Amino acid sequence: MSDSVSYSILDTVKETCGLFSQYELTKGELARAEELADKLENHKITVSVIGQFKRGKSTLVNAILGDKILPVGIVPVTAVVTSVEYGEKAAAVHFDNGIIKEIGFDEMSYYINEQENHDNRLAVSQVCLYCPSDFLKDGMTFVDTPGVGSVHQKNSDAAYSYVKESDAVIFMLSVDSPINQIEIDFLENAKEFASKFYFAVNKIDSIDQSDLEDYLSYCKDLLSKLMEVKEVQLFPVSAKNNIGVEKLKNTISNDCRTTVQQIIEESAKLKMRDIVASALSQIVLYRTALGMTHVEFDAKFAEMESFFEEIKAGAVQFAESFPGNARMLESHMNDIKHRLSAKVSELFGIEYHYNISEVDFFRGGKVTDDGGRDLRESFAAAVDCVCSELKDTLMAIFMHREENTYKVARRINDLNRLVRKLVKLRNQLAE
Ligand SMILES: Nc1nc2c(ncn2[C@@H]2O[C@H](COP(=O)(O)OP(=O)(O)O)[C@@H](O)[C@H]2O)c(=O)[nH]1
Ligand SMILES: [Mg+2]
Repeated sequence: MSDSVSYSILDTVKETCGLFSQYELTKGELARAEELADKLENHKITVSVIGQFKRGKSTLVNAILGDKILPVGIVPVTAVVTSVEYGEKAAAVHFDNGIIKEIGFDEMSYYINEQENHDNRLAVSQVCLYCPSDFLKDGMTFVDTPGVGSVHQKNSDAAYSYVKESDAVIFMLSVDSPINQIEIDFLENAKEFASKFYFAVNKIDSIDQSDLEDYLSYCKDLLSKLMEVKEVQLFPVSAKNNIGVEKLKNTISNDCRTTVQQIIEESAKLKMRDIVASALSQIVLYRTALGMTHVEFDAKFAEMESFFEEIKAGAVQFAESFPGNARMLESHMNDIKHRLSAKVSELFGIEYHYNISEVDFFRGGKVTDDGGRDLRESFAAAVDCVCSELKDTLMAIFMHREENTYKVARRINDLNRLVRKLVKLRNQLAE
């Protein structure tokens, strides 16, 4: 791809960053767009292995890296997204609250393994590993994801959301089951974000040659329809016995060397579409909220207040059912934050981002085994604090209601201009 094209998508991303940075409302989109600019400027590519659980994703990552670094198993094993980058062997756990902890390889399973970190109760956002494999040498981030359609909803959500960060994906199928609706849905979603697909068909060691051919031609038909292309290339592999892995690995390495910029640019374009769409829907909702009458606004605010009371009462009850269990409380705190965000967006049409580390009762040294009275109290206080903080924020955001209507009208006008610019950008990106 020519340099002029590479400048244009980077320019678009940077311009959009400039636009977003003028509005508090588009803070989340700004962060995403800035990350895209960084990827484009530094040729950073993310390749993820995705697919349903138990297809052999983790086994394949191990085979490609030539190192058994990830846990695998006959039951769903991977509970969290695990990224691997080039470097001396090392591991770090990133938690939802922003804390990062370096760990030894022997401790890794405690965080990654579904049996130990059940449904990601430890609120791990990602485990980052470093491994001196040649495959990673050119600066690739290689990612293992929990399976979709796993019985554990959170793991499935993590897999879904991680696809948004991927530029290329290895979509993993296996001969022991036909492609199902969950996989089809997941693929449809992945198509919106990743620009390059490798289809691996795993476990070929467990099937006769003639059956394998039938299976491959069935996959080819179905996948080419789904991907809307004439033909897809399949990579039949046995991750466990290291058959066919070399070919897949070489194809990816080769693509990364020769067309990395093209892959990243195309995926940046796809991601920008999503970022712009998300900014637009938020701004439009907010603009609507600005135009609300006092009566409407007061009614919504009252509804929010009664939701706070509901949350607080629920929290007290929850803490009584799990006395002294700091981890359960921490995970409940995350639920509360999600529910509050959802309510705010339902009522006021704005997205509220929590800085989770603000409320750190778990690490506040109050963990007790003696019935957990201290812990219960600090939990209740933390929930109170989260609610009142949100209330203050809402008041601040809608303070202009006390201002004169001229100012509100000007603000709405300003937002209208922003909407027009974003709509233009959206149309450009759709070309
Ligand atoms: N027969 C066979 N089994 C495999 C192969 N690859 C993985 N498995 C098995 O499939 C199960 C799930 O593997 P895992 O890598 O944990 O799957 P994931 O959930 O997709 O990460 C494990 O029992 C593996 O040993 C393969 O190539 N052939
Ligand atoms: Mg796995």
